[in-house]
Amino acid sequence: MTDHERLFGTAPEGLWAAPGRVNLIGEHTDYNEGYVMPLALPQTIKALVSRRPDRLLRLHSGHEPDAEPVTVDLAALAPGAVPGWAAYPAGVAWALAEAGHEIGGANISFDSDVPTGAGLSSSAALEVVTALALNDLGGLGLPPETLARLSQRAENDFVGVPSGILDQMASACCVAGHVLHLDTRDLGRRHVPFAMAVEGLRLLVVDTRVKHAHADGAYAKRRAECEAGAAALGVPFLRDVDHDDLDAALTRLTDPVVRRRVRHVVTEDRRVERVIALLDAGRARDIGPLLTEGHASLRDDFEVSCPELDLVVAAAVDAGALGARMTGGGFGGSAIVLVDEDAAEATGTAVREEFAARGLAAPRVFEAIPSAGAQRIPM
Ligand code: GAF
Repeated sequence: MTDHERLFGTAPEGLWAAPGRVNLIGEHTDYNEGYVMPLALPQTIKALVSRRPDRLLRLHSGHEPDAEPVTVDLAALAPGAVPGWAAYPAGVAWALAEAGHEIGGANISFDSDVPTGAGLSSSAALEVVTALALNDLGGLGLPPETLARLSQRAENDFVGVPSGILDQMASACCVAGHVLHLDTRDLGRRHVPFAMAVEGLRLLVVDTRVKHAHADGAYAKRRAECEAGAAALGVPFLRDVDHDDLDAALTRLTDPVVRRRVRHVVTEDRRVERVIALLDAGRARDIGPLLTEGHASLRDDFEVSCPELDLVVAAAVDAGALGARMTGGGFGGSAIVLVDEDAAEATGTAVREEFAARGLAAPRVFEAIPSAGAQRIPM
């Protein structure tokens, strides 16, 4: 008997998986309608699902194996009504209903190997796997970008986290062996081959295992500062500031904080373009300095890094990495490191040694293998 049967007294009808992600470049650009470039990780959240004849969602997490499933009444869904982790899948059901889609009750048992609190989008994976499973079992026929949008709506309006669309699109739409070049304005996208092994490269993820407490409030503050910058410059979004006119635009901004935020966003969009051009030219190893430059911009201008992330980047680059940067929202979480294959081991060791020398808990280091987006898995 499977755990699902033991929990719900019925066999699962299907298995779905949605991945976590790292973002190669294009950070804090999504809510400015700019460009991002994530890749999906092989780590996923999996959902075994069976339909119910009533209007209840019963949700169980493998992280709390001994807990009873959380019961959510689909007829009584409202923002703020569901506490804890279950708010994410419940929010997806709410967003589907709000968009006019008829969904029935379901038992869902989740299991995950996406590290939580590591800035690797476990929340988006939880939303997207729920959206895809409900979509498939309900025969809704919604495309992945719609599932991503509904997942974002769940996070913004049901859970109350004002995130952009980066994480949900990465989890819903990535393709194995590729990075996703995404225009967050219209969700226009291209899958760009990212076969690092062919070029003798490795992309490492370093999870600092740190999450600073003020992360959520600071994220909302950065969004507000970007909106203030766009308003001061008379454009709808910072995406609309021309990089070639950036210096002139900056002189028109009187608030030095807003000026730095604008400089980060506009130069970061430009870095995405430059990384794309290099990847298209088959020059993946040359993107390293742009990653490190992006980190400096996030640290100094956008001020979303932290000592642990700065330490990863400095230690990796000192050890000979081609480039490194924080990835995701910041204030802890993970960094990525681009290295020559034969230097990967030594670079990981160098980072761990620097952490140990400062009395910090050992970071978790693993390889980012560009993997598939959300999908139904044959059982
Ligand atoms: C977090 C958010 F959820 C994303 O939308 C994005 O803004 C990212 O931070 C920063 O690029 O992951």
